Amino acid sequence: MKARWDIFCSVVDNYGDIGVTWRLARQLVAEHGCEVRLWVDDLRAFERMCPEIDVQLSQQWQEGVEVRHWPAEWQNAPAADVVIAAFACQLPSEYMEAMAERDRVPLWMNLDYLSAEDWVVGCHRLPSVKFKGVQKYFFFPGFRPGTGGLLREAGLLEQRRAFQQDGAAQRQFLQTLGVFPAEGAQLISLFAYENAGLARWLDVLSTDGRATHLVVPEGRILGDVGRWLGVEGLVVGDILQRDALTVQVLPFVRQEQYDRLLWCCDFNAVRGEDSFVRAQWAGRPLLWHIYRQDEDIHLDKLDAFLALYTAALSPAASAALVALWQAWNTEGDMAVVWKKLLEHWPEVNQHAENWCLEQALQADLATALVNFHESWI
Ligand code: TRH
Repeated sequence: MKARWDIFCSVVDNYGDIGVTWRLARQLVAEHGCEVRLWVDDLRAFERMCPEIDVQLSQQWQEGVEVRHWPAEWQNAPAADVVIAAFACQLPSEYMEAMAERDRVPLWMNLDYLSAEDWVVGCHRLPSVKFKGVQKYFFFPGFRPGTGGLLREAGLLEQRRAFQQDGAAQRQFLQTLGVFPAEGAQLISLFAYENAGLARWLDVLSTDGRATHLVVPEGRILGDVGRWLGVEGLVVGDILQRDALTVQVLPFVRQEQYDRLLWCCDFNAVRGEDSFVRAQWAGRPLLWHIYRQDEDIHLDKLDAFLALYTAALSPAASAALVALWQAWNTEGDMAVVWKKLLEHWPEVNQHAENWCLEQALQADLATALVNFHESWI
């Protein structure tokens, strides 16, 4: 019999919460034959990446996933065999009662935020709190063996490689977005939070000997881009050029299209959690804008990832990459560090692919969750 899964997603802000849970839900259905209900409290955020979502409906099916609006006033629903509270969201108390009342209690997990820190390995799969005999477990995605791994659909890397080897397919895809980079221009994508360091980076890109086409999906960084260009209120479709730099504002597209955009680019600036992982699967050099946390604890997370990511790089290339990422995340001077990175480009470029292959050796997160459930039964 198919296992029934309930995934609870509370959209805190931005798109990472829904981005991760939607991806996971689809993969559990498509690759593991699970029956999945995805409970989402904010369907508007969901609609941005899946335009088929009807925000008025309390129940709908999308790509085999039963999408349920998680209402403020909970309506009774039977508990599933496996229950995932994404990112420590609090389940409705009535639902917790329903879990405890089942003949066979469900496997209850908290799917945590992604972190490369050491302690994650020690905490992954540990029991957490208990509610009336229902045990909750920590489940940590991660980069190291001994963690839950990363979301990666079956065949993703093969698809990505075939696409990257097919210039015509890439041109055709970019055309659908209205992107026509000039011959020889490097293509860079920029998805980030507000960042005062951006201006200095754009300064060097615009004065570089090589042309750059910068594509910017609609979002929080647009204000900084506009300020640098001296334009107020940039909108989707705008294309502006300053010297060697062309800036183009793109719409927010569905996740599959965003993947393809990342695969087309020579360099991807990404943020948060899910786009950060997708840029790694793109096998291209990347720059991470980490989600800011109180007391700068996000900077420890950044360092932990950098230590892992740069371990196989030469000391000089590693130093260049670390300096670039740290400048970006502390609104430092991006001009010098960008130029420095360019000196190590071939190595950093090759490393992006190596890192991707190394990460793909680990079981993906959906498989790890299914395996945990099977071993728990
Ligand atoms: O939107 P984010 O900043 O989300 C963040 C992080 O998850 C953070 O850890 C969390 O604490 C906070 O939200 C609440 O960045 P992230 O994680 O990359 O999510 C963006 C999602 O949007 C991802 O699934 C990719 C998707 N996306 C599209 O589908 N289309 C697009 O055009 C773009 C730019 C992104």
